[in-house]
Amino acid sequence: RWDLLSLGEVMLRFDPGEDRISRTRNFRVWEGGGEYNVARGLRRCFGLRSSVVTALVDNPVGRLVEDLMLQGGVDLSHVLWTEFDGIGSEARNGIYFLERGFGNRPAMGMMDRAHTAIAQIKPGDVNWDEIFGQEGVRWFHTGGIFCALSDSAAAVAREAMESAKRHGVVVSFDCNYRPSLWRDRGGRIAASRLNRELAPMVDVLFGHDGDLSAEICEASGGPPWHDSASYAAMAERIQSEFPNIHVIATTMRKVRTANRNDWGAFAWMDGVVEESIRYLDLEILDRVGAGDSFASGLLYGLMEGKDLKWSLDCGVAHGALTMTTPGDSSMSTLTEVMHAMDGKGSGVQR
Ligand code: KDG
Repeated sequence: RWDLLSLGEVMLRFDPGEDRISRTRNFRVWEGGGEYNVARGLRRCFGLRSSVVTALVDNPVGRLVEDLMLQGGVDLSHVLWTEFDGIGSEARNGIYFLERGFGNRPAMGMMDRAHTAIAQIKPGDVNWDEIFGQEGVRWFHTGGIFCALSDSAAAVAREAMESAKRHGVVVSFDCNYRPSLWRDRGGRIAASRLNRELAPMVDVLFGHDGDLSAEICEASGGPPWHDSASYAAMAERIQSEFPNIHVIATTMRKVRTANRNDWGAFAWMDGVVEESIRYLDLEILDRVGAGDSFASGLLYGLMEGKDLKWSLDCGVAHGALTMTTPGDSSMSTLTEVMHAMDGKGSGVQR
């Protein structure tokens, strides 16, 4: 019934547009969350049926997030709603603020996501066997952002992945290391330990530019991977330890230009490595969520039975296009992605 089910936090993003957070009087709002963005991209751009497991507090902010998610087209029947206690002392919805702007200025952001409803999720809250076994799911996606929220969230990820495996559901996992979330929880070493515990249940692994080997393969020489051969060597080291991992994919910045599309990606599948460097000459407005759109484009290819190169190019094109619009998730159409894959830039036909 569901092509993809994802598990993660969905936050409300406050965007001051061209202004600064400290000065603006008007925020635009978007919904965002790494694991959710993947489900949304698969639904909205690629037309697959996706559903999301998350938790929201039942107050007007939670209902706004719900409304934004409804626009994204994902199924919301698995959302856990927590009662509002009047002041948010028990549980709250996560919010965050992010500035955009041009130039080589570091991104200015601020997370406000402690004590959220989703961080309090615990094993037993979701009946995974019913969802995977009875409702039917082809693909399950989660990742390191969700796992970093709390020990109980990490336990839920494990519970979900174990159930997915019992029911023959394909599992993808995006490491997505977030230093701020791991700061009081043991940092990168703890994240790496957890990733290694979950890795035996992963079929398709995504990792950041530059930190995949540090997270999964502690002993490896480490990034950056300059060429296909060094990427393949890293992937083979991971697969020799975790033979269940069949696909490993990574995006990376090629050159340090602030405002132009400047990234490509590597993907490896059972001994075959592909590289995609697509200078689509697109201007970048907002980089947030591009990695998630890369993931959803690549997953779309794999789910449709396309080969690795096609899937990788689809991911790169979808990710690059996502950077041309504000907000965390893709606003692209399938036609635009296909044009971008053909090297036709944004897809505008003249
Ligand atoms: O990958 C994009 C996400 O980072 C963004 O949507 C917000 O989930 C988020 C996070 O934790 O940073």
